[in-house]
Amino acid sequence: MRPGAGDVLLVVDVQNDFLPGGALAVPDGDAVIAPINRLAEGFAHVVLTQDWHPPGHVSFATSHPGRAPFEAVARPYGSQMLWPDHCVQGTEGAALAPGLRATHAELVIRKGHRRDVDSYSAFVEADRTPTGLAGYLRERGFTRVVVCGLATDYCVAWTALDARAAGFSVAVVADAVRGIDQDGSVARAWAEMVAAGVERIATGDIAA
Ligand code: VGL
Ligand code: ZN
Repeated sequence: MRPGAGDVLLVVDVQNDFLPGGALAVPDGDAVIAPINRLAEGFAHVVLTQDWHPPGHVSFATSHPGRAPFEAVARPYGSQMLWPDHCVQGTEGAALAPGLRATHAELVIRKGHRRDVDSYSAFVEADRTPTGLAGYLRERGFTRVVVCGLATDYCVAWTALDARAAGFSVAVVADAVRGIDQDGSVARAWAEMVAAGVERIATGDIAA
């Protein structure tokens, strides 16, 4: 089935820091680029997201003396996983992957730009502040969001779940995502997404 008029491709966080050699490299992360380029070619409408943190961001372990990456700390909005410094605003690591071919993308949503709040989801920040993406997509008349990118168990899953919660039909392209995968977190993310009504599809299901 080819993309229809109500479909938008949402490409999550395909940025240098999440690729091999990057500050928060997702295993095999660069494998998403070829299928995403193939998908993007077939979609009239593409939206990108960019993880976009100020220096000293609350999600950086370096902002919490004595804490290490992959530990969690309590924040007013809930538990915050700590990461290596990554996707710092304006740096090469935060730049979109040079191999990504989606020049016709019509919107870039930047998230995690407030120093004290993280945002895995492209729709709502960790403190539930909306990013405006749901309103944008609704106003443009899109009804289905096709999600791909990095990382399956964080920004992809949270984005797909919030797209469902906002009332959109949602499909995640299994071969066009890769996960960080701590203690089975990728399997858990898929189970949660499927339980929420997210469709699990392959690039070949929707690309030429
Ligand atoms: C992400 C951890 C921290 C992601 C972003 O894009 O999945 N993960 N920031
Ligand atoms: Zn981040």
